[in-house]
Amino acid sequence: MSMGVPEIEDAKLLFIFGYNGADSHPIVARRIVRAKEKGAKIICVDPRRIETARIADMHLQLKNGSNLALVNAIANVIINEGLIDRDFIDCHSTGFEELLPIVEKYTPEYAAGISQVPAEDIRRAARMYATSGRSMILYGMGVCQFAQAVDVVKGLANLAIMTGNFGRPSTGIGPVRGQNNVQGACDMGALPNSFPGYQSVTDAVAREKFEKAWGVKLSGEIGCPITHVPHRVLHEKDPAKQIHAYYIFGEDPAQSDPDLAEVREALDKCDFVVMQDIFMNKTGRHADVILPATGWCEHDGVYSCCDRGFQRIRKLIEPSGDVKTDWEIICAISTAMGYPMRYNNTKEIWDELIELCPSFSGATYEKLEKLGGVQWPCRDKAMTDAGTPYLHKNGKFAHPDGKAKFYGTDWRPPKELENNEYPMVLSTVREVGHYSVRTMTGNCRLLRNLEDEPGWAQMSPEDCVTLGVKHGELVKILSKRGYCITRCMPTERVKRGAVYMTYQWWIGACNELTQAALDPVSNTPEYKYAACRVEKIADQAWAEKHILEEYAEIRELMGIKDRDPKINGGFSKQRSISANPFYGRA
Ligand SMILES: Nc1nc2c(c(=O)[nH]1)N[C@H]1C(S)=C(S)[C@@H](COP(=O)(O)OP(=O)(O)OC[C@H]3O[C@@H](n4cnc5c(=O)[nH]c(N)nc54)[C@H](O)[C@@H]3O)O[C@H]1N2
Ligand SMILES: Nc1nc2c(c(=O)[nH]1)N[C@H]1C(S)=C(S)[C@@H](COP(=O)(O)OP(=O)(O)OC[C@H]3O[C@@H](n4cnc5c(=O)[nH]c(N)nc54)[C@H](O)[C@@H]3O)O[C@H]1N2
Ligand SMILES: [Mo]
Repeated sequence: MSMGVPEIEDAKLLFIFGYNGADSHPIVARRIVRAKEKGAKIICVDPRRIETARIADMHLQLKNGSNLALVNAIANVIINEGLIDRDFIDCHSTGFEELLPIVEKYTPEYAAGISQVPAEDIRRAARMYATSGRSMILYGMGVCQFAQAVDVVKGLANLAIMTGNFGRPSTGIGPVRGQNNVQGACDMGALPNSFPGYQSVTDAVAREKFEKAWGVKLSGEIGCPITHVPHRVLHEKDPAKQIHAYYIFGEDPAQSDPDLAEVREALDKCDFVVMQDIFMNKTGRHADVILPATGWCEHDGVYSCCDRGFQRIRKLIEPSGDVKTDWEIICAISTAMGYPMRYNNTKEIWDELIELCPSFSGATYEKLEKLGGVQWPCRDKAMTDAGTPYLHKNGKFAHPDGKAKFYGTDWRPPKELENNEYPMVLSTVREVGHYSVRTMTGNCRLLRNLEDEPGWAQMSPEDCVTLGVKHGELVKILSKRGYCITRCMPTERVKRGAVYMTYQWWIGACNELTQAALDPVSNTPEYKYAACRVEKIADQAWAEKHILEEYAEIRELMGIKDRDPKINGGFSKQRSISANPFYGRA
């Protein structure tokens, strides 16, 4: 993120694009509410009427998969109505002239045809964004989980550059990242193309530095992104690129990756699969070795917040059972494989990291302790350097010439469009009570009591009438790749023609249906768009019995035992928060 999370409160306009903070990030959502209380205007761009839409001044309820058409049209209006910041563009950017012919065709009327957002609303939103004085963009998975994703991020950045909304407090562009430490995983170099601190593996100077520090020879070749694994296991002809062994650590691809039938095939074809986790998960079913690790309150370390903020986490309880911390497991495996890796504690690992990463070098444990947190870049160990709350101060950007770069391109439709056989769009999202692959929340009885298998498919009340299905009824959802069973939830939050499922459910597993259409740069799959069909199940008694049996089997696998036998078969049909009449209402 170019800004810090606390700055959200003081923006004059929040442009919230494909991001559902109320369900996904309650603490950030609180800041959004507070900005509203302080008088900020809010524009929400989401095909669903999410909570943000309810408090927004404008809700652009676009058609799924039309992001870049809308973003280009907003740029078009800002340019044509003379709302650009000419000084900022001249002094701090390159490429503006090249952008002009690209966005020229995206008149509000043209974009309205693609996005279903009225042309007048596009104009109004563009004016509000360009003229507030302190506009901030927040975006989420409604941008990233498309085969055209990075282009949209750049399109949003174009808006911030052309209006000078960068380099001042409460402006900029914020990808509100997912997991509590997804930013930290990237900071640590858990990416196919970079060492810790975003130093490229293809940069010979950086490579040499790490080789010297670690006493090894390092490859300059970019590694394999997770979403390429199935292909490289199943279909790769080049023996040098084939994958035979898969070490999976804090990830459950057999639940969270797209096209699960293909993932299972790949896991089974691998000669050797290791799974390192704090719970049993679906991937564990395919593993040759399972390495049990400690959970977040059983070890200490550092997390990076989405706004580049490092924070210490501390061990609260002694781990029970035969477990080790993740770093101890990695050290032991490495040592056994012939590279002795020895640290006494996480501080030693951290000290090595900041020594090797110039933009982290000032973020000492001592400073994290005293200041409570530090946002990178933080280069100086002196206590006076508290890091960088917002980036690009005084219009200085990270390109070698110090300038921001405009980048424009055309909108592309999603990869798999609705058709006669699969007439609806499947979009997969999140919900409040459960987390990602649900090992953590599915093992928690309290959360299971709020909401349990097999999850829900949100659809418009009109579509439910056409399909002849009612609230709570079990339905079958199919795509070209597979099917699953879940419950129907009619809701006015959703427009006709779209089905929304959350990806946490083991039985209602929407990734049986999704596809591995990837963005060419980020390699993120198009989780937000696949063609699907919803079928009524005539024999509901059979279906209820079927999911009970399936759940019993999965719980056995996951090792979930309850003290209260009623909860064992406890389905959420009556009791769920989603069944609350207010939940589905706009
Ligand atoms: N309770 C809970 N919280 C979580 C998680 C969880 O599983 N449970 N997961 C965490 C993780 S890993 C992440 S990455 C974050 C993600 O958090 P968010 O970014 O909020 O993710 P989503 O809910 O998947 O998608 C955001 C919104 O995109 C919208 N959308 C769908 N299609 C389009 C489109 O074509 N255009 C636009 N503009 N919007 C679209 C959806 O309607 C949805 O409201 O949440 C984190 N927080
Ligand atoms: N259809 C669809 N699929 C999606 C998405 C979507 O929107 N739609 N979102 C995608 C996104 S953004 C994300 S981030 C992924 C998330 O998907 P995953 O990363 O697969 O899911 P998580 O639940 O975050 O956790 C993965 C595993 O980490 C384990 N774990 C937790 N803490 C620790 C620990 O300290 N150490 C170890 N070793 N293991 C631990 C958990 O038990 C779990 O088994 O899902 C992706 N999949
Ligand atoms: Mo995520």
